[in-house]
Amino acid sequence: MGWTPDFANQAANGDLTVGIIGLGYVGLPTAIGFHDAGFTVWGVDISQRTVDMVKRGENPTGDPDVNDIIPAPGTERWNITTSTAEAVPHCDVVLVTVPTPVTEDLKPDLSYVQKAGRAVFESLNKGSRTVVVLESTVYPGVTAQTWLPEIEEIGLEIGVDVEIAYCPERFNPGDPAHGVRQVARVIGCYNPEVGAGLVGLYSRLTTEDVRYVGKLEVAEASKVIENVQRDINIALVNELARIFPVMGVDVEDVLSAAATKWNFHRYTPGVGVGGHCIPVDPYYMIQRAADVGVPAELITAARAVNRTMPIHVAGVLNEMLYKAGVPSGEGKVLLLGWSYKAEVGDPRETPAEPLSEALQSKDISVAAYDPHLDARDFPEGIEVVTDIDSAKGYDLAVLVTAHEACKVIDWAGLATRMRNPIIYDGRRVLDLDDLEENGWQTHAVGRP
Ligand code: SAJ
Repeated sequence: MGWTPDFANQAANGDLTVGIIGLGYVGLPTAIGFHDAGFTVWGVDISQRTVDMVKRGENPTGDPDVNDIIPAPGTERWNITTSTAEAVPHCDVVLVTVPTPVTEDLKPDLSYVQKAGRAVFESLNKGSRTVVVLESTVYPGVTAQTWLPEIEEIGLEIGVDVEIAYCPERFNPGDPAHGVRQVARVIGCYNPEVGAGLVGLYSRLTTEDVRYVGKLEVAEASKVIENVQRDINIALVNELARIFPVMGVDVEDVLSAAATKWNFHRYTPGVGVGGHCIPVDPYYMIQRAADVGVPAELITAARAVNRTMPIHVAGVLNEMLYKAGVPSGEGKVLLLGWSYKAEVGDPRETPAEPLSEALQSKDISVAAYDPHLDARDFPEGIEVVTDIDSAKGYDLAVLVTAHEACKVIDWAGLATRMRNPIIYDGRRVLDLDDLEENGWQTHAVGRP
């Protein structure tokens, strides 16, 4: 049975069955979190590989925080299946945590949300008032626009067969301090009673603040603008990283000075902005603003700065090779790190890709070393280096991802094996003075 006036009590006592559709870097930790909190859980994923791995207690996500916390085979209250139809009739609440990527032309792709929602609505028991909650990042209006037509077409009635709500995921892959059980949550729902009940449910998952914020669109908008704000702030320092070197000033010196002010929020310039959140979510806001006829000019401009950062860096690197006397067409670059973020094995939207493409378009060959990734994670045309201590013959090393494994290497040894010992710190995390002492010619993003 889904929603009843006793829902909040059932939530408080763990007497609810919670379904999670999509066992990725958000869904799987969520399923584990609710199971650990004492609920019966049904986890669903369309990937047989994912389901088989989870059933074996293995981690199918790239997030190391999920290692070793997956319930062992046969654990009670823990049900994993590829079938939504099998799981949903057991569930009082169903959380949908499926991808919401952007398409090639940078438009939001809501097909996963639509398909997952339809599969859930087709599977629930009539009259059960099952509560279905979307957690994926979407722009304001998507939950209603995408799911209400499906509900109507199937002949279900809100308030009788089903309730819908929105509770944005806010997880930070690779950051155990901000896992499912440590992040504040907001809940949007047209029915305040259902919203209050969900506050009770999510309060069993996380130790942080959980609040009902009103209608769906308020919660949808809050998540998108969290990441839009981050993209804009990063774009600011990336734009400054293009300006200050031309003025003979190191942007990091300027940011360090500005950061002495109590309300200056510091961000770090880099080779670009990757991941499935920050470079993606602003396009939702841009799309929605266009739909309502109010252009999102600042958001669009910030996206352009961050999206072109790898191209800008490639131009700087090409110039460096030219000044080092490397003949055109003979340049060899070694990227240190490929993943979009430090200590995470995830190549999605990584700036390393456009950086490499821009270098290769200038007849510069590209090699990459990233111990967090497998060889299959790299695109064709990239020479994958698996042992950094045997890397040799490159003209330029570029720190692209601030993995510890890319920062703490035998720099003196690598310098002797380089054809030209030139290093470009693309994340401003290296000790350039120390590298100079180890024989490197040093450069960095935002540095003259
Ligand atoms: N980046 C910079 N400069 C910065 C910060 C980040 O260039 O100052 C780059 C990173 O290198 C990376 C990209 O931006 O390529 C995204 O980095 P991120 O730290 O924002 O990491 P994400 O993409 O995993 O963002 C997640 C988001 N969490 C959710 O959407 C729930 C984001 O909202 C969090 O703020 C972020 O983690 C976090 O706090 O680290």
